[in-house]
Amino acid sequence: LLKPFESAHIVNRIDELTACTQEDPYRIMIVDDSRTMAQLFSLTLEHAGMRTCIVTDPTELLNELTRFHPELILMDMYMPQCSGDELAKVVRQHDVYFSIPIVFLSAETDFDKQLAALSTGGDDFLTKPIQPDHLVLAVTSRMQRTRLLHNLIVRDGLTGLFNHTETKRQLDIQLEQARRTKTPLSYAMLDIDHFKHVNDNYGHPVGDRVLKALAHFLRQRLRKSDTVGRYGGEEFAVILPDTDQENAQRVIEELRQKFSLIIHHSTEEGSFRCTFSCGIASYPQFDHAIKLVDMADKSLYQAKDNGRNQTVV
Ligand code: GH3
Ligand code: MG
Ligand code: MG
Ligand code: MG
Repeated sequence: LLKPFESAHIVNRIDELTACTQEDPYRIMIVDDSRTMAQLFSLTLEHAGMRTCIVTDPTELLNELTRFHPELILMDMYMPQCSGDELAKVVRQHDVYFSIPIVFLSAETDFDKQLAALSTGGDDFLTKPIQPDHLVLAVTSRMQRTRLLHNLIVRDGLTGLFNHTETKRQLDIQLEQARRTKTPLSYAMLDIDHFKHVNDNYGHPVGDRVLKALAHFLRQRLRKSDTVGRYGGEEFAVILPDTDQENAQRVIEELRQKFSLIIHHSTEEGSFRCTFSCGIASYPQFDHAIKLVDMADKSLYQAKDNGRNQTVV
C-alpha cells in the first residue's frame, strides 16, 4: 500500500529546490581574437566549475549568443575587425541581452580609455595579464548578484517556481523549439480544487504551505526539461516538451492521483487532503501559444464542471 506523503517533509525541502536552481554552472562567454588567450581564461573558469563558450570571430557573436545563452560576457578590447566597446553596443541592442553583465578584459592601462569603454555599456574593466584567482573572483561575485537579481525577476517568491511572465516566455521559447525540431509539446494548466475552503478552514499560512507542497511535488516528479510555473494564485502551468497529448495526460494523471494522497497538516484543525483539476492542450494540434493557453484553460473548466479532481484533454 502507498504510504501517504507528509506535506511537512515537502515544505522543508522547498529551500533545497531554490538552492539547487542556483547551482547550475555559470555560463560565461569569452570574446577574444586570440584563441590561446581565450582558452587560458576558459580553462581557468571551467576549473572553477563554470561553463564557457569562446568567440574569436566577432561576426559569430550573435549566433553564439542565441545558441549558448551566456549570463556574462568577458570582452576583449582590441580585435582586428572591431573593438570590444563596439561589440558591447551590438549586444546591448538585443532585447534579451540589454542587461547582461559585460566585463572588459584588456591590456589597456590608460584610465581614460577604460572609462570610455565602460561608458559604452561595459560593467567592469579587468586588465591583462590577470591572475586566475582574480579572474574567478571577479566573475563569481558579479554572477552571484546577477543570479540573485534574475531569480527575483523571473521567480515567484512563495513557491520558487517561474512567475506568470517567465512561464509565458518559456512557452514561447519552447514552442519555437518544438516547431524547429518537429517534436510535440504539451501544455497543462492545473488548478487546486476548492482552495478557498482550505484558506477559510485552516488559514492562509496553511494554504501557502499547500501551494509550496504542490510546487515542490511537481518539480520533483517531472523531468528536468519540463517547466513548472505559478500561473496565478492557485493555478500552475506545466510545459512538457517532446510530449504528445496522450503521454502528457498519462504523466499528469499519475501526478494528480499521487498528489491527492498527500496529507496536509494544520496544527489546530487536524489534517486534510487536497486535489487539483487539470486541462491539457498540445502542439501540433494547436500551434500558437495563445491558443494552447486558451484551450488548456477551456479543458480545465470542463474538468471543474465534470466534478473536479480530474484531467481533461
Ligand atoms: P475551484 O475548485 O473552482 O478552483 O475553487 P477554488 O476555491 O479553488 O477557486 P477560487 O478561485 O474561488 O479561489 C481561489 C482561492 O485561492 C482564493 C484565494 O484567496 C486563494 N489564493 C490565491 N493565491 C493565494 C496565495 O498565495 N496563498 C493563499 N493561501 N491563498 C491564495
Ligand atoms: Mg585582442
Ligand atoms: Mg483558480
Ligand atoms: Mg481553484
